[in-house]
Amino acid sequence: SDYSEEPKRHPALKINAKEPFNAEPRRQDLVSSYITPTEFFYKRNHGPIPVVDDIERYCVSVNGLINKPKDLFMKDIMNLPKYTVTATLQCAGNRRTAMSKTRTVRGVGWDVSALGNAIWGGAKLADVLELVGIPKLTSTTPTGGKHVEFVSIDKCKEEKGGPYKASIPLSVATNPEADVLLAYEMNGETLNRDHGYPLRVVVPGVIGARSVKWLDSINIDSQVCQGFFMQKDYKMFPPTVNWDNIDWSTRRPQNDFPVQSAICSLEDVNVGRNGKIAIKGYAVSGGGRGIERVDISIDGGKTWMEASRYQKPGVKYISDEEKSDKWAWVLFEAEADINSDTEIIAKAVDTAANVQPEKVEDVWNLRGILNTSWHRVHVQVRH
Ligand code: MTE
Ligand code: MO
Repeated sequence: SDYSEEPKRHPALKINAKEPFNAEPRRQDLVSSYITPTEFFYKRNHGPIPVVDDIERYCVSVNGLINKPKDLFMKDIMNLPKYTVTATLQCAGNRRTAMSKTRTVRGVGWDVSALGNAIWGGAKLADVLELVGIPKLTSTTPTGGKHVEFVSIDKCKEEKGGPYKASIPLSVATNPEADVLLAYEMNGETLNRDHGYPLRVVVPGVIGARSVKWLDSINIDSQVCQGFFMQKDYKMFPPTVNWDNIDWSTRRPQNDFPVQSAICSLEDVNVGRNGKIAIKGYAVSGGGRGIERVDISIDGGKTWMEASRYQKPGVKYISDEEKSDKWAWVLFEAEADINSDTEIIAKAVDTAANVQPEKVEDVWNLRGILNTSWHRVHVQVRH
């Protein structure tokens, strides 16, 4: 594959793999703002970044089990009402490095920053599907379509040189409330090449893998996409399954993201003097569920205190759909007095009262996805 036309990236990103390019920001940079600057937004690729230079001729073909297959050009998509949705995208592999420390897993290593919160601008997929004769809020087309597959322009080795692809249920795709976008803007600017120029899917509340970049076609199908990333990856297996006894067909492709949080103002191990310490980080859940609480422990989980939370700086966060960005993360803050070596822990609770699991061992899986265990950092005090 050809990596000669890769875009320029911010030098402060931590590179986890060079070709394909996979990188995340430093913890401190990640939580310095509610909206993640595009240059600090993690980049997760499976092949070289495609070059689309003839935007006039670029189109998305919509085909499959529909009566009106159609090629949609950029102008057709931009003619639809434009929506902006603030949504956090998180890779299912976020925090994989920590999972690999208990028992080795396969996959690109990530610290806690394989996610970002951006303002995505574009057309609603529900409106796009209406253009090809699929009414809103339908879950089956008259011709038997039940899933919406997104196929990319890029080429990856997992697909034996074919394009990256994924699907979501038609019932989600046609639901305007699900806010699934075909986005051409990120943070108020034209989407850049790393993030899917000229057009990408954004599926809020769902693992990043379904938000296909560099969209080439949309296929309405009776079955779930049979591609590698739906069938042979991004599935959650129990800790007993290993590479010798794995049967991929026994598990369903992961969609919604579970509740997650991480401390970003501290590294895994911190050496400092006793005194006040700032504990800052992010919390986010999937499926549009808000964050009900973030608990902090400064004694290794014996006692807990509640962190303050916000989306708009200085405004206390309320987990209410009307008053908050329902697809977006919440930043949290707490302060503590530390005077001896200790473990600081964060765990979040979402609005469905789901809580992060205590131990990474309990959610260990061979592909190292969805490490949402309590996030722990160690502080060593020098007197
Ligand atoms: N789309 C294409 N075409 N190719 C890819 O490799 N990676 C997916 C998804 N969409 C990918 C893709 C994964 S696993 C994630 S987590 C997100 O894109 C990452 O999006 P980002 O690079 O904009 O952060
Ligand atoms: Mo991902």
